[in-house]
Order: sequence, then C-alpha cells, then structure tokens
Amino acid sequence: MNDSTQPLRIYVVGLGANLGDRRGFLHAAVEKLAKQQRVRLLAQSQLRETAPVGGPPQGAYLNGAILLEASLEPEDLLRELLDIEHAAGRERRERWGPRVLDLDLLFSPGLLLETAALTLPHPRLRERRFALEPLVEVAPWAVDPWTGERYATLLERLPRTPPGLGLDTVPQGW
Ligand code: A4P
Ligand code: MG
Repeated sequence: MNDSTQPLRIYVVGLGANLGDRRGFLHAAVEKLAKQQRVRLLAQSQLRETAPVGGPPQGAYLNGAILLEASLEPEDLLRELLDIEHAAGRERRERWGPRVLDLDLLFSPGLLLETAALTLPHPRLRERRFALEPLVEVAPWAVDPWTGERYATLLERLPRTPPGLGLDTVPQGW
C-alpha cells in the first residue's frame, strides 16, 4: 500500500453476520479488504457469538472487528465496505434485519463526521457490547472523539444481558 496523494488513516471496522456460513462470509470480507492496495490490516479481534439486538426475531450473530491503516478517505472506505457487502449477496430488506454480512465503519481516531451517507463514530457504538468489545480488543487506546472518554471505560460500564435471557457474548475462534 502506497499512495502519496492520500493521508494514511487508522480505522476500526465492525463485522457481523447471522445468516448462512457466517464465519465464511466474515473470513472472505477480511481477506478482500486486506487485499486492497490502499489498505493494510493491522489487527483482528476474536469472533464472538452474540444475541441479536433490535429488529425482528432472528438468529445469533458472529461479530468481530478489525483495525486498518488505509490511504482512503472515510467515504471511500465506506464505499469499499458496501461493495463487499453487496458482492456477498447482502440484501437490504428491513432495518436491523438478518444479514449475511454487515460491515460498519465504527471509528477513526479524532474523526467526527455527520453526512447523509456516513456518521463517525458509528452512532450506536457506545451502547452496543457486540461492537464495543471487539473494538476495544483491537484498539484498547481508542477514545470517543465527542467526549474524550475511553471506549474501554464505556465498555466496563455497559450492562450485560441479564442471566436467563440467552447468550450475551461468547468468544469464538476465526
Ligand atoms: N452509515 C452511516 N454511518 C455509517 C457507519 N459509520 N458505518 C449508513 C456504516 N454505515 C453507515 O446501513 C445503512 C446506511 O448507513 C449505509 O448505507 C451507510 O450509508 P445498512 O448496513 O444498510 O443498514 P442496517 O445495518 O440494517 O442499519 P444500521 O442502522 O446500520 O444497523 P446497524 O447499526 O449496523 O445494526 N445484533 C448483534 N448481536 N450483532 C450485530 O451485528 N447488527 C445490527 C445492525 C442489529 N443488531 C445486531 C447487529
Ligand atoms: Mg450496517
């Protein structure tokens, strides 16, 4: 990866899947991203099996996160992510509905964005264990650019699913 026209940026991308060969879709997505000329994969979290949050009744998710260095502006990286989702056969039927692949741009250090296509940090990151846990694993230093709070601290404060309500987050290998 080398493109002197674009500054290098660090990003955390969240990955999720709850249909079909979940692990296969996540593997393929990471492989595709890492192959991009302008992208370098720096770290990869464990995968976790997680209870679905919001949306209709649906199966459990596998979630993870990766830390990237990319000479891409956030909108361009988002476009890459949407292309990879599309190539995996992702169909947008209903909000928070089941999906073969969901790639969310979670965070980039110091970056605050609110455009029609992209909000950074991801608007629901702070309240979602399935996103925060892997983010903190690959970027324990990460700080919410709105408030200056460490995401690791926010994660500690986040309530766990009450016992008896099914799985919360269960670590899995890749
Ligand atoms: N968009 C704006 N900001 C971003 C960003 N930071 N990252 C726009 C990615 N996309 C962003 O997303 C709709 C549009 O949001 C994109 O086209 C982009 O322009 P989408 O992926 O089509 O729709 P969605 O995923 O159904 O909706 P949304 O609101 O993005 O849902 P989330 O927040 O991604 O949540 N439960 C568990 N356990 N694990 C999960 O992974 N995921 C969801 C989806 C719900 N419940 C879950 C999980
Ligand atoms: Mg999404």
